[in-house]
Amino acid sequence: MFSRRQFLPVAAASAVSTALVAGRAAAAIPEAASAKDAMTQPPLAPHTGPDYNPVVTLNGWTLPWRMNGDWKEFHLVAEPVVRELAPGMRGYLWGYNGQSPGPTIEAVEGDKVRIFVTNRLPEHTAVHWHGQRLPNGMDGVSGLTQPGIKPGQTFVYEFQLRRAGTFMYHPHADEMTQMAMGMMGLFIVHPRDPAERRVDRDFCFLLNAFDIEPGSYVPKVNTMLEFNMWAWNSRVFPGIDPLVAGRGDKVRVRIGNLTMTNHPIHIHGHEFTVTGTDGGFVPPGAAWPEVTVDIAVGQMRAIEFVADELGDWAMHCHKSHHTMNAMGHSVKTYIGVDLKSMQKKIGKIAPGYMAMGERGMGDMGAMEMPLPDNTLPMMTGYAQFGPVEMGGMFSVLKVREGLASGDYKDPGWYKHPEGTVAHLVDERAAAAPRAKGAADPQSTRVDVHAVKPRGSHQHNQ
Ligand SMILES: [Cu+2]
Repeated sequence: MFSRRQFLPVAAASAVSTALVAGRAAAAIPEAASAKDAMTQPPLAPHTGPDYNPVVTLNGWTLPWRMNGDWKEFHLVAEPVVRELAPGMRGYLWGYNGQSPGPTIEAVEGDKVRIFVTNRLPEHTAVHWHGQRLPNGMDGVSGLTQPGIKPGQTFVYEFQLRRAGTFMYHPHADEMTQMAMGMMGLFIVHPRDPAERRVDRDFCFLLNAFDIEPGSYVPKVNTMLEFNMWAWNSRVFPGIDPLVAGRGDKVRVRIGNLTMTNHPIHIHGHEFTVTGTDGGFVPPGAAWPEVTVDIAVGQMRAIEFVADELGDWAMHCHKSHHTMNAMGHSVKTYIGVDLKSMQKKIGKIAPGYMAMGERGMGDMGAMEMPLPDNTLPMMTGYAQFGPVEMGGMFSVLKVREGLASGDYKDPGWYKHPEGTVAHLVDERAAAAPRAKGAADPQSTRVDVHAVKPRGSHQHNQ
């Protein structure tokens, strides 16, 4: 849980440098709240300022703020963090306020926001407010629109939120390194009228990716595409919380992509409409139906649907390598190969060597092989019927009857009504009676008849 202490003026002895913040604000930088773990926090209802319906950040939280006159004040601290990607694996990342991604910033169209950014990284940084309309000098591009925020310094950004929508924040200084290390967050701007575009449950997460070699903790920052941890909010399956909804709830999911490839996000059992893009809300008449929404690099998408089908519905990226954890992309394909003799030979040199893959990789989902320190099996996770054989960008939409409106806790596995689960067929009892003379489908025998070519008869006629 994060420590949501009362905001106090920063004491003179504080480690927070206020060198670059002018006198008026220097006396009153709000205390920076910090999250200690990767639990999904309940939505943070607004206690001051205009009303809105808060979002739920998957495996994340919303940054508390305070009003100072008519300014909404936030305090981000860029710093090294330890993030649990899933039970059994931690990343030594960079983030904001104790976690990666940083906390979600939520505010309302028309709000004046003042965001303090303190840098506790070993190098300079700057924060870009991705998608926002703002004065050029507040855009956060190091060197171009501002000097970099040096280690120990605190900068302040001030702008008015001109439109509602789903936005992001991320560094625009040594961007490749800092984003590969996990620095990013969501910035949600709610409509001025809380009744506009109202939904019952409003989830949000970022798509991000890490390349952390088994046995190590720090992401390789020079990797472009072959990541081994494909994450939602710096979590991978089975560490990603389910999205829980009551039957009949109107659900919105906001997704931003800060990886270096696109992610087609697919939801089972429901069709949804794309109601938001980078440019804000899509006019209702222009929203289009989908069951998979492709989210390109640097894009945001909001989708909406009515959760009217009870069950445990898979929700995942449709690139199958992105629903795997640590894997070797250069492993040979052995489907159809008899590996027994090879296993014996290699076993002489490497005792315990296990050749696999001749019948596909599915057996790996149930296998408990010894792993190097600090990594996760490629295919993992269990549900009520056995191994799920997934990893990475995979979670479950859990739709249940009669959930209280603020209830987001995992309801466990779905209890299917009798007769509604695909099941084993007793082949002998269920075999359809076969018409006499019909081909036996079990038979693979092919009868071959030799026929004398007609031409060879002709001289006899
Ligand atoms: Cu993907």
